[in-house]
Amino acid sequence: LATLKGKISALMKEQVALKNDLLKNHGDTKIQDVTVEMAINGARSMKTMVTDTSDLHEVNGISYRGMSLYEVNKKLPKAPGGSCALPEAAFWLLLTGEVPTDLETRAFTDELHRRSSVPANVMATLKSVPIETHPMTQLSMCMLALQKDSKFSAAYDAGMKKSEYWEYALEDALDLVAKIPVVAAAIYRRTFKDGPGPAYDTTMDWAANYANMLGVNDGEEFKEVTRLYLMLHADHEGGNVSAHTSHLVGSALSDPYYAWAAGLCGLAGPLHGLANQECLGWLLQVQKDLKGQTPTKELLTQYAEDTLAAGKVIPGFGHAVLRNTDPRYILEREFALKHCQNDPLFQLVDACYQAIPELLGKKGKVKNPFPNVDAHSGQLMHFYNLKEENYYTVVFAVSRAIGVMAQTVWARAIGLPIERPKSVPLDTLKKLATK
Ligand code: FCX
Repeated sequence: LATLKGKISALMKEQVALKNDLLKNHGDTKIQDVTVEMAINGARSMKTMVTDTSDLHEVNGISYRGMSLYEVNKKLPKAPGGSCALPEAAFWLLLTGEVPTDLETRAFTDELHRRSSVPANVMATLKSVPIETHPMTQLSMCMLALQKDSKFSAAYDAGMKKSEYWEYALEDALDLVAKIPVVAAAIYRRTFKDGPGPAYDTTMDWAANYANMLGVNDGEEFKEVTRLYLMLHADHEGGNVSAHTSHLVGSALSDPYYAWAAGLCGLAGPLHGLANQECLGWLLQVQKDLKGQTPTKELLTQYAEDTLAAGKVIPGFGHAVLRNTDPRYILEREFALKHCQNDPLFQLVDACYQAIPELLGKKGKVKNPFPNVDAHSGQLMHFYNLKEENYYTVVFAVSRAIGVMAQTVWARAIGLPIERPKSVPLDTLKKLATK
């Protein structure tokens, strides 16, 4: 922990100096014009936030601290014998800006193990919720139940100094990331299985342990694909719905549990995190409707035409920012080609990849006809026997906790203030636009 704090603290000095310089010497410099369209259409592409952990490029996809996901997957420490980067190593990278050594990664995994026990009140909260409740609702409620033990809140009440905010935010961030797989596995077991699954195992890394606790597959490949999934989904800069929600809530100095509980409610939306659930549902429906026919580009083009004609979107395609195939999709595809290319569902995913970008591209209005990560994730989970698509957004949430927590620590570290954009009535917008 001391090494981690030392690294954050050193980087913090540089970043705070940079922030102060920007405010002092360039505070009034114009970087963009705000248009009526931006004001109406969800502030799309408006540069109004600061997030250092990751950056989304419309063609190259997300980078973690300046490294592409291909580099991250290559350079970060792996499990013994594994080829996918460990997600807790990605957490370290996002927090410190540095690739951890194997030794640092192992110590960090142990730090998370030490913080992993979930208080009885959280499990009691879970027990009181009907099992038909959506797993994302259960998860968000559990994050709020954990809030009772927030070290940030306790320190705030005890009068901590502003300069200490980040340290207590870090305490909560580490606790939350340590506990979320335990809670998430408990949600899976109570909702979809008869009872508790395999026990927490401190000999495993963070992702392998989560995969193991789900109790659906004890093979090494499932652990490896879970590492890949949790590393790839860890961060996606600050403007997406769940990160932005968490940032906004955190900017009121609500603690990291409040922030992530709120963010999870956004992640649960069908245009954001729920898309992977919808995507697998759509793929399984296509598979059923094809009645055993081999999925070809022609068949899929026709099927997708019908989905569009019914006024629906094709889940897993398009993106608010990306204008290229999502690198996360490519990395998942590479994994599938290596480990499960004969899976009939992979062949369907592959046929979609051949057919849908061309079709959406021809329609003209879709700004990004290419697949996003959700078009592939479900197939991989399904192949390794995690078949309940209602649960998929929870896996996403376990992963994204890493990025959002790193962002929350950094928002406190560089002292970002309460967020308060200006809203205007439509009449005012009309006046402003025509004056
Ligand atoms: N299928 C059909 N139509 C689509 C489409 C798709 N996959 N993607 C976009 N469009 C349509 C939009 O509905 C919009 O139509 P409208 O003008 O009649 O309202 C038009 O194309 C322009 O939208 P566009 O600017 O390209 O996309 P947005 O930024 O508005 O929305 C999302 C981006 C991701 C919401 C959109 O592409 C979509 O609905 N995709 C399917 C759901 C999905 O895969 N979500 C995952 C998102 C992501 F990975 C995440 O954040 O988790």
